[in-house]
Amino acid sequence: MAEYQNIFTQVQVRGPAEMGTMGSGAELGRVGEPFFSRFLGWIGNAQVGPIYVGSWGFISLITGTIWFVMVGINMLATVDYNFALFLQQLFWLSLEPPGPQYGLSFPPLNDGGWFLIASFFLLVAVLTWWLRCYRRARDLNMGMHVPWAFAAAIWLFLVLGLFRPILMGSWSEAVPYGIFPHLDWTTAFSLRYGNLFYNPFHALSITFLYGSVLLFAMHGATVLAISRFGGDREIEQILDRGTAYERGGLFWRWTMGFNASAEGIHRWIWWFAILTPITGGIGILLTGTVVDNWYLWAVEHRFAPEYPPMFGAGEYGTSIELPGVATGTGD
Ligand code: 07D
Repeated sequence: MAEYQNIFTQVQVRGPAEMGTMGSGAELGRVGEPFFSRFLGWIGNAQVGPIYVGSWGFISLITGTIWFVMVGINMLATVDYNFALFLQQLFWLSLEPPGPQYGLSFPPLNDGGWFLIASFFLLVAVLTWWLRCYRRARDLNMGMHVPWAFAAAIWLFLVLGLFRPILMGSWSEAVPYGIFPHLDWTTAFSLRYGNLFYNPFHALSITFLYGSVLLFAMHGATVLAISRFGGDREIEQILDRGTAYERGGLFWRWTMGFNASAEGIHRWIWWFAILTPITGGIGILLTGTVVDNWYLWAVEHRFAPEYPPMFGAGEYGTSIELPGVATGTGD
């Protein structure tokens, strides 16, 4: 028998537009006539709008757009305002931070000045978007879980583009605005500081990142598997014991001996998610400020083995014998 199966939502229930809570002040400042989209209905709620703008949202959109356009025009300038070349080379184009010779001073516009001005606008855009999140959560009388999780991501963003460059005494340490260039920056950063894999905070960050994915998959799969018993009505299931969540819990207890509670699984996922950028930010802040070479740091802390010297004399020497590997001490 063919079962009821779909990717997201197949049946779209349409009624009058839903306007949400009224009377707490949360309804103020919303603009736009709501409309329905069948396509969006396949992946989520079909209703679009009204949207809350508010002053912080407005400032954020304007400053974010200024950053975006400033980066775009600077990229366009590097290809002599040739639009075809711009499109062709878009993924390689970049607005680069100032060179190290400028330290923390303000460089000429075409030598990193535009980068600093654009960064200022991005900073304002991200911080005001956070305020918007905080205010929406407060006005809807919600917990602050979303704003604090977002703050964790902003911590990493600030470490990469603001705190670490200041501690290192140079804006040249900041991340360039470009698609491949920022990836190249990431690789160069790792190589410059002796392989980021040996940075224990990078390792922790990966653990939480992969852990988030695993928990997310387990939880998503469990809820989908019990939605035929009403398991997707998560809140009721948290408050009242019901067949669906109880089955989900039993599944995990029988499979691995332990199960999270309906509420607790969300705490697990929230903590894993926020610890990804929190530990990551610590790792980046320590790099170049406290630790210059993570590989040597790891060897010193007996966490990585020394490479046996190759091609004659080894730069670092070796104190351990690796089975089957010539230690190359000149013999
Ligand atoms: C980046 C910050 C928050 C972002 C905000 C958004 C805008 C506006 C506008 C779209 C994500 C700001 C808003 C910009 C956008 C428009 C219009 C959050 C961010 C607020 N690594 N690595 C991590 C792995 C290696 C390196 C984290 C894996 C190599 C560096 C994560 C591997 C090298 C840095 C992670 C791997 C290297 C990282 C990111 C495997 C060289 C960081 C966590 C399997 C390539 C960052 C401590 C995150 C960090 C980071 C994973 C390999 C370098 C866990 C799986 C060895 C330099 N790496 N990595 O949530 O925190 O980012 O490091 O090989 O800085 Mg790594």
